[in-house]
Amino acid sequence: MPMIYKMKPPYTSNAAVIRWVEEMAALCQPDKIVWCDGSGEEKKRLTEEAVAQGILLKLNQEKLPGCYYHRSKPDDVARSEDRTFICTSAADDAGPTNHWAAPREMYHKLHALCAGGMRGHTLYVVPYLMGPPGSTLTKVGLELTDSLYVVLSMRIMTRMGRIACEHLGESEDFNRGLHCMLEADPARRYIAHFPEDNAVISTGSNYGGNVLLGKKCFALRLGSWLARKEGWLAEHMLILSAESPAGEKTFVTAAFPSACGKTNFAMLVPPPHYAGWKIRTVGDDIAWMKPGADGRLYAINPESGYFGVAPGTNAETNPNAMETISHDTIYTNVALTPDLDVWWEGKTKEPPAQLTDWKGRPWTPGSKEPAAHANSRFAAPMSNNPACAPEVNDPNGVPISAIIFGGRRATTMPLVYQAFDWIHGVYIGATLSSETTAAAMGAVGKLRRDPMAMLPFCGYNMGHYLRHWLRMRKKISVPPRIFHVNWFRRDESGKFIWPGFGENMRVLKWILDRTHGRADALESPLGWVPGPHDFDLSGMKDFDAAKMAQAQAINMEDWRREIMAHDDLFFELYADLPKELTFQRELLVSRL
Ligand code: OXD
Ligand code: MN
Repeated sequence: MPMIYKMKPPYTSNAAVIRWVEEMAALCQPDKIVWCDGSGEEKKRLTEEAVAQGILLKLNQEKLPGCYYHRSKPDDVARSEDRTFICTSAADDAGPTNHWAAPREMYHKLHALCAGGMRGHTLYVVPYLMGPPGSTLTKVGLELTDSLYVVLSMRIMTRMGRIACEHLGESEDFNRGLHCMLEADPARRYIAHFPEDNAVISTGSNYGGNVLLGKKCFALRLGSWLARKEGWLAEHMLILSAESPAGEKTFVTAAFPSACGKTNFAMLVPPPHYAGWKIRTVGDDIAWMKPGADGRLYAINPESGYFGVAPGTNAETNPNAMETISHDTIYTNVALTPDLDVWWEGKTKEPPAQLTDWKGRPWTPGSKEPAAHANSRFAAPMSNNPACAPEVNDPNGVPISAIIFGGRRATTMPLVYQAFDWIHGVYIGATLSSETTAAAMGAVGKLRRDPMAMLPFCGYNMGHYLRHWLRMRKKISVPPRIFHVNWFRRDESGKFIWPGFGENMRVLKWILDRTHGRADALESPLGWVPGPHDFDLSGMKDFDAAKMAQAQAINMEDWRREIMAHDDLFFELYADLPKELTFQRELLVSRL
């Protein structure tokens, strides 16, 4: 006989919350229910429990104070896009780029999977805020999970606990998220979104992107649905603040597909050439943006931590990230040194002589497989970041002057160009493409169209989403300027042309100057490109005007192929494609 659960939560009297938790508990049948309050005492207790249960390993506390290690099942290491569903009454609302399922059928299937699925486990009730307290953009979610790893990670990634229920009061408007681990069994793995109910059910996984439900599920997939309904934008974008030596602050967002360097760009350290400049991070992955009373677009970062890719991160590529993850961080699937320090490919030039790899096997530099998984991760609080922008807690958000799109492209795409206007910018974002990375299960290095870097994260019909972007222009009287960048172009010998990382400051500086009407530009077929005077190459080692010309080259044959490749997406979206984008394509062809 299934148990009936009667709740008397310690800090909320919200009837809708209590009823929902009781219903989900009656379904999943946990042995115990714990309401998380977000306190330091709770963190200590739950961390000790996680260590005792072998879910977390305590790392070397002298080298990495407050840091812990988690190893996932080898077949549960990245987002499972083929198991991710948008469940809307009409299939057309999910659109051709999402996997669709009828809500009734999906609820039926997942309720059957979850029935008794938490027997022998504790159900943790995790209320959380997406966004700073007091912001009109901020929203409340509740995640019910039987994973301590999720609870401790949600504590980093969101403002978690009592604070969220205080924000919610007696309102019924909260995201309902159920996560049932089900032994991380791929056969029982579903990440199912129910936009009409603002609900998500995730089963059979314990990988961050699938189970930290505030992040991709709520802040992007369901967030994008709510954003269209309510007249704002939920985007896969970093937010950074650039302060000039004279104290002028400009805020920009940038959308790059997963594992293409958003975290690095958001934490950029200007090279010595830019002494006096300060780049600060508002967010590294997600931006919620809304028009303000002054006609500008204002952005908040709904998260409070970074869930970043470890490989390639080092003191040169991202010193702020290295500082951020030096304490109070949860590492997943990196390699371990004999004294319980962490290592990953690219952390140091020479690998240590001996390691334990992410699967727990002895590893030496002669081993065939990488020591850390290519999508191994860190979860660290944003307050650890020495360059965290003070505006992260500003309920008004920050006014955005530029939106940058970028992908990982070995050919075709110049280092930087600027859209002629908003509609052209939406076309550039819509046709964004990138070589795939290890952030999702599947082949790595294949070119895919990834409109606005939202292909895996748009919670509704992609054609309707692009139309929403076009319509937003009418609500924003001072629109951000739109740019496209590509740090990853290669020469004939396969070497990156542009040095990247800190030197990206030069590109950012041109973008900032353009937004303030200070830098010259030439009209190219693609858009505005740096003019002869205002793109600063001075003091660069091994990079001169000839290299810049190579980085900026517009090769007609490449572009002919590129525009034909847009058709893949345009055909897929045909029935819903806004006509403006077809016109933009025609204009581009006519300019080339
Ligand atoms: C992420 C992703 O984890 O985009 O941020 O996959
Ligand atoms: Mn991301």
